[in-house]
Amino acid sequence: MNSYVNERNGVFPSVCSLDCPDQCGLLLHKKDGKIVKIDGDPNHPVTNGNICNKVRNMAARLYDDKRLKYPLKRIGAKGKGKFERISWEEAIETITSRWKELIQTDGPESILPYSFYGNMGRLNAEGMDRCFFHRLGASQLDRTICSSAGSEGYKYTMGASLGTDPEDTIHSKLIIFWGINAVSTNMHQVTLAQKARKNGAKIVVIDVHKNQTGRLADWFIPILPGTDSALALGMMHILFAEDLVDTSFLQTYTVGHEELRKHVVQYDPVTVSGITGVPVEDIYQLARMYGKTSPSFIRIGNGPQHHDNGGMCIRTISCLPALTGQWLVKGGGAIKGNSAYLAHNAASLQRPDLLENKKTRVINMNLLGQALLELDPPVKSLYVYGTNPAVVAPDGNKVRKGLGREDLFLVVHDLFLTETAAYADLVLPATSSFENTDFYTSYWHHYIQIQQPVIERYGESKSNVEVFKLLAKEMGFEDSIFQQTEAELIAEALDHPNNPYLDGINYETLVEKQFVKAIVKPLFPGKLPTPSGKIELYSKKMEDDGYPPLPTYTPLAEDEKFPYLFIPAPNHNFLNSTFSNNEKHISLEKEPRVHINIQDATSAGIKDGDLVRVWNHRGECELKAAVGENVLPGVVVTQGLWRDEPGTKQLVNSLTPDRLADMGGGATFFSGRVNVEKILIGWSKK
Ligand SMILES: Nc1nc2c(c(=O)[nH]1)N[C@H]1C(S)=C(S)[C@@H](COP(=O)(O)OP(=O)(O)OC[C@H]3O[C@@H](n4cnc5c(=O)[nH]c(N)nc54)[C@H](O)[C@@H]3O)O[C@H]1N2
Ligand SMILES: Nc1nc2c(c(=O)[nH]1)N[C@H]1C(S)=C(S)[C@@H](COP(=O)(O)OP(=O)(O)OC[C@H]3O[C@@H](n4cnc5c(=O)[nH]c(N)nc54)[C@H](O)[C@@H]3O)O[C@H]1N2
Ligand code: SF4
Ligand SMILES: [Mo]
Repeated sequence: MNSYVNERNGVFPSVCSLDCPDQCGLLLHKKDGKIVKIDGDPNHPVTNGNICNKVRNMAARLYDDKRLKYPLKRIGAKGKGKFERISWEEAIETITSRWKELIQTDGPESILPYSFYGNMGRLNAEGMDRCFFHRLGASQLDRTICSSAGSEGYKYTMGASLGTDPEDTIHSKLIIFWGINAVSTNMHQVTLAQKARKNGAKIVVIDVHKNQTGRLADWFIPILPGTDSALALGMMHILFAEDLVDTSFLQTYTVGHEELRKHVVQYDPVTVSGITGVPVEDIYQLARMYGKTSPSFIRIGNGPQHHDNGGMCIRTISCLPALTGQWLVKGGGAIKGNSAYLAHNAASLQRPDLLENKKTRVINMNLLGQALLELDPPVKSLYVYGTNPAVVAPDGNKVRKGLGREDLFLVVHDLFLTETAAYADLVLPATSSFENTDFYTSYWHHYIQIQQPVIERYGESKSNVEVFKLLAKEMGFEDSIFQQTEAELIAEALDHPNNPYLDGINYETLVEKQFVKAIVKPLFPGKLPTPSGKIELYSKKMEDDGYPPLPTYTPLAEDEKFPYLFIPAPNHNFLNSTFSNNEKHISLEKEPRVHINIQDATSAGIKDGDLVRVWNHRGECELKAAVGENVLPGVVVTQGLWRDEPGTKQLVNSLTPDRLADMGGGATFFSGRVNVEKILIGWSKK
């Protein structure tokens, strides 16, 4: 194993650990033992030396005074954030003795791990933790908060998260960013699209908000939230009606195209325009453009899938490239996610066998509030790592009420005293990814990358892997996995006979090269991992699972009858709630605003810059109004998961529903309704 920790000065290779598709290659510049500058690695074939501002400004976060240095135990009331320093021995002893007691009195399922991908490293995000909780027999967490609805939907059509190689998209002639704010959330796909544009490609953006991505489009198409499947079906209607489909591709590589042809007759452009708000002539123009341009590429984002109908919506959009035979064209096709190309041997890291066939309950992470307040038998202890549910989880007030339960033993492992940690009984300090060994698999490009430690650990912080090893030891778990080194674990994870894309990639090559590309071949000719081996335009499996077998538009579920659909999307300078506590990032982002159409604002007496109350039956926020025409009437959009400092009301997730999407137990962050009113009195802040 290499470690650059002892080298005081120099430039060292690294990888961005954040939950972002780009997974950039980085160069860390060290001076006197500290990282002083973070750059992109110009040798990385996809990310090419360019990185976002968020991570360029990351060094300040690494050495921020607010970073946790020692384990802490609560001394004040829950949620008040008063703590005192304790030793690691005391922390581990307190946790394990409490858990041993709980296992005796309530059984191991009274303990629930709660995590997400604050660090995407395979060992730290979903390795040793899984081994530990499997061995413990704890309740299991269904990690559904990000992309599970869409992944499930895409899978019905394509079999797995397999799409276009992004490097090929420089050849595309039409690039559709569909419900993705790529300038902020997938910047290198934008760079590739710009290269394609230099060769004559057109960029189309379909979104509910004309944000920075919409502004760079050749053509921006505003759409009403949750109606994208209708637009895709309207395009299919025209493609079939005007014979713009590739019949030979449909016959060879798909099932159900005849059924689909008949089915989409009902989605005529007038009907679809009534649903989507997209003018009839634009639906024709888009369909004809799509049918006549090759290669055409669709980058499918998270926007459309964070809705009640999100699974079916992604299932539907992902049928489009098949209609025009784009999967056979270099630079054609689509990307929803590409994680299946880099699938490692997860079982070797996560060891589901340690559960010993015990059927433990599975809890959907989107239902955290309900799980803490209503579940029977109750959750008595929650162990949170790599996520900040007090800010990011839906129906935030319910979540906070649950976290504040006096009888809940809450442990939080993080780099900072997050809003969630403020409720904890014990807080454990986490290392940053630059202090660890781990390996990374992008869910967009096809490179697998390694992180070797570059800086010494901050204070007494420990990595997730280290903490779970300590907990295992104290629990008396003797399984050999808890003694394995990171290098051994990586070597085993890369040995995956069922994934030919990883052939020949092992620990040694990764250490030598820093990043290695999977051996990716075009999907066709070939067999997909669907039941038929083909693209399933008609899916028997969906029928068996209780869904319509053909792509279908279903309206959003009834929320309460408030006038506006509320879209609380991510922003440019934070990554979910990460960076929302860093001065530099806050100053770049300025303040949270709510975008409202000028027609709506005028009838509600709201002017640009007014402070408004955004509220529904779940909660309320106070935000600045941004009045204009970048959202349609009836829609309001905010960006960013802001810190909810005492005295401010900016927890957007206090307004979001914890209903589950149609597939994969997914989140429905963007399907809630709100009211917006001008705040008339009590506003004195400048
Ligand atoms: N800067 C930054 N980068 C990030 C993140 C971040 O927070 N900040 N988060 C990371 C993570 S975890 C993820 S999952 C990705 C997510 O990144 P994206 O895939 O870009 O997803 P979102 O930003 O959630 O939403 C994308 C767009 O969908 C739009 N939208 C909402 N509803 C609809 C709809 O019904 N139809 C259509 N067509 N559009 C709709 C929103 O206005 C938004 O512009 O980004 C990652 N990268
Ligand atoms: N309203 C609304 N809500 C959303 C979304 C939205 O678009 N709108 N997006 C949703 C999506 S797509 C996602 S993915 C989720 C993401 O939500 P989260 O997964 O909660 O992401 P972050 O807010 O970035 O929090 C990650 C935390 O992990 C910590 N961390 C980083 N590295 C490590 C480590 O190695 N060990 C430990 N123990 N901790 C570490 C960071 O300091 C940070 O506090 O949010 C969801 N919430
Ligand atoms: S957050 Fe995304 S764009 Fe920024 S450095 Fe990390 S991987 Fe690259
Ligand atoms: Mo996400």
